Amino acid sequence: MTATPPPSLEPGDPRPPLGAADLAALWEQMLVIRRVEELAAKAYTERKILGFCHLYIGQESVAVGAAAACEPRDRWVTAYREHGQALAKGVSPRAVMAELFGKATGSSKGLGGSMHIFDSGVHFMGGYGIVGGQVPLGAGVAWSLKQLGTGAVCLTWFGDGAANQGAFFEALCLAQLYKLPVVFICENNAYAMGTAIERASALTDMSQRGLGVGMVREQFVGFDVEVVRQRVGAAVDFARAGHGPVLLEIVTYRHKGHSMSDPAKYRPAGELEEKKKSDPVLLTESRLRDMGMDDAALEAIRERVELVAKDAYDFAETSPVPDPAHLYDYTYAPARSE
Ligand SMILES: Cc1ncc(C[n+]2csc(CCOP(=O)(O)OP(=O)(O)O)c2C)c(N)n1
Ligand SMILES: [Mg+2]
Repeated sequence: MTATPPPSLEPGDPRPPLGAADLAALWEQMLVIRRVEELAAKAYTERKILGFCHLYIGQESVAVGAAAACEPRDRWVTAYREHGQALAKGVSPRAVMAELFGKATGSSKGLGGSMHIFDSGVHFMGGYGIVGGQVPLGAGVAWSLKQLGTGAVCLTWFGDGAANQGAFFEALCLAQLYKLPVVFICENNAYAMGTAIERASALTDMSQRGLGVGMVREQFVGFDVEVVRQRVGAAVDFARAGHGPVLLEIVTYRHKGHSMSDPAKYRPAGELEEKKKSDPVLLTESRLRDMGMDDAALEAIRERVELVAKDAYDFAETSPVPDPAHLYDYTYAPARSE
């Protein structure tokens, strides 16, 4: 018996292409992520932010392009490098920054910190620290979305390192079997901590892992926010239409170390400088100039972003720390009285 080959994603973008104003809005979102994280990095070195802190700088086009392809009802589940994804999904800069500062006004009431941003109001379902552990959670969320007939899709995010975890493979098997409305997104940023992808896996296009379970897959380079919007859009449409899951690998690059404590000395000389030529923020800025935006218009956006980032910082700094009486409040679900 020959198996029917899985259908593939539609080429191109079923939505109208972005005009200058819409593209400028995406540029602004990328800038907010960048400036919030730059301020967070400074606060970290001043010990105002403690614990782990994994920056997303360099990868902004991926989260922002994906958000532009989604609907508000769609769910996102991700790992610990999630400040940018949280902001793109609609968690407020104040709530993100306050969570990094461990303040009571943070998205997780200051009890989670950098790796555990969570906001069910905008369907941002976390922020998880166990590598690959969130991948089956994403399949589970998609299962519930399907059972409840919501028409929503779950984007499940993870890194190139996580694509070597057993839980990832198990989640792919079940998601394909049950044709769950989930788009798995592997952000291949070239490294898992200090290990380059080619030192950890013989296969470096992680989307091909989907072929083993008959899943539709695609790999593309994600520095251009418009390309991300188009290709994630095609995947989200596919999953929403009930065709089943999709596995995307989006090639990107992180400009900073794995976490704030990593000077990233393992990079080959010149690699970072080379990759910075495709910095998503600069790439979109030059696209906007080509579309006719002038210095004054771009500067006005930059100034607005600066105010947003600074406001988030001031809010976080002046917010109260959590009351110790609440330390164990969210460890267990409250007992149900039958
Ligand atoms: C199960 C497990 N093993 C190891 C770690 C330690 N660890 C934290 S991040 C990381 C690298 C993951 O890299 P990748 O999936 O590529 O994501 P990235 O950090 O590049 O976004 C490792 C090994 C962990 N948190 N959980
Ligand atoms: Mg990685």
